[in-house]
Amino acid sequence: MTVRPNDQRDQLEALYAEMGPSGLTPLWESLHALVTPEPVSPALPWRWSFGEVRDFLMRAGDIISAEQAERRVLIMENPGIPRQSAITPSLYAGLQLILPGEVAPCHRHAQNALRFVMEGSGAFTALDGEKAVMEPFDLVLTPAGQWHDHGNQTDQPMIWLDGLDIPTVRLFDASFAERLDVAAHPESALAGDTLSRYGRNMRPLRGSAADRRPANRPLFHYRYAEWRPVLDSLSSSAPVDPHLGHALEFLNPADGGAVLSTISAHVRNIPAGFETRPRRSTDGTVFVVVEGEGILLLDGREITLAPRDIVVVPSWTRHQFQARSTLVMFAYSDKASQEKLDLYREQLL
Ligand code: GTQ
Repeated sequence: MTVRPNDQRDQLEALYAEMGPSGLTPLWESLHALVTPEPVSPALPWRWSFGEVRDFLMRAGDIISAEQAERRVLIMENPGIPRQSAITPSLYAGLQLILPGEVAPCHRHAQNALRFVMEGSGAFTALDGEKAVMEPFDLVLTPAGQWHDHGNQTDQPMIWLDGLDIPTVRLFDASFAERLDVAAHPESALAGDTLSRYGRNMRPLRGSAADRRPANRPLFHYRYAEWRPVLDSLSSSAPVDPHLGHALEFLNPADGGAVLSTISAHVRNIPAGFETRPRRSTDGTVFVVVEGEGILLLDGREITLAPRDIVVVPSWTRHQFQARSTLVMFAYSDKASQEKLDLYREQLL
């Protein structure tokens, strides 16, 4: 049978229109967009300046309380994937404000979360009733299923970045959440108790009364006061990695793996004047500038970097960092998920 191209198009369109209501659609119209030879992310490279987000957050703070909002957060939404509360297709990022005297009520959920402190000193995140007193550039984890509340008993606003796997949990349709019937979890241990029991290459004998934390995930507070000297000592004693700069990953001591089951996190130091070689990886990554100035080069675009900027590099985007002054950054990505699913790849160029 010979069918003229225009007739064929008409016949196909008529066929699609008829099958649509039956929940059917032809693969041949979308195969090449579905099974791509390499990642084609809908996410865009993007930068948020802390000062700009902070101004909007403070204005929100004049209008709505943390208690009323439950979490007073401005979501950093990737303009390439609008209305999905996603900074990459799998990850969420927001900036959370807690004003003096406020509490963000206790809840727990299936989503994993990390907090990276941007401003303020001395407010807390409590995990299962143990406070982590937060200082600038501390990393605090609130893993899936663990009760957490936040409070600020200082006289200054406190702002941190929330990194969660909300889009991942949504992909799997596996969200559960519940609120505790009191705003703050009863205090279960003194602040710092977990670090002293589990953070010294020891742990209370498994099963003993002192063994408070889940066996597979004991630590939840990675302090700037600790990670920064380690990064400095690495930087002065090891050759700089051409693609990464000096890079240190945060670990879960129970298994040597990533800090959360879905999210990996690391810090970097790129020496003043250094330019990293081009690299790309399948884990779209969120970077927070802790210190220094520089430029992020991506596919011919330039994004300038200043302290407390937040930038996202989508999956498989070739990029390089140029450090004008010593560039210290925190980063998180879904590498932990991708490694479990045998999806992770990187390419050094
Ligand atoms: O603090 O538990 O930014 O559940 C978004 C969802 C923070 C939190 C967010 C959350 C939280």
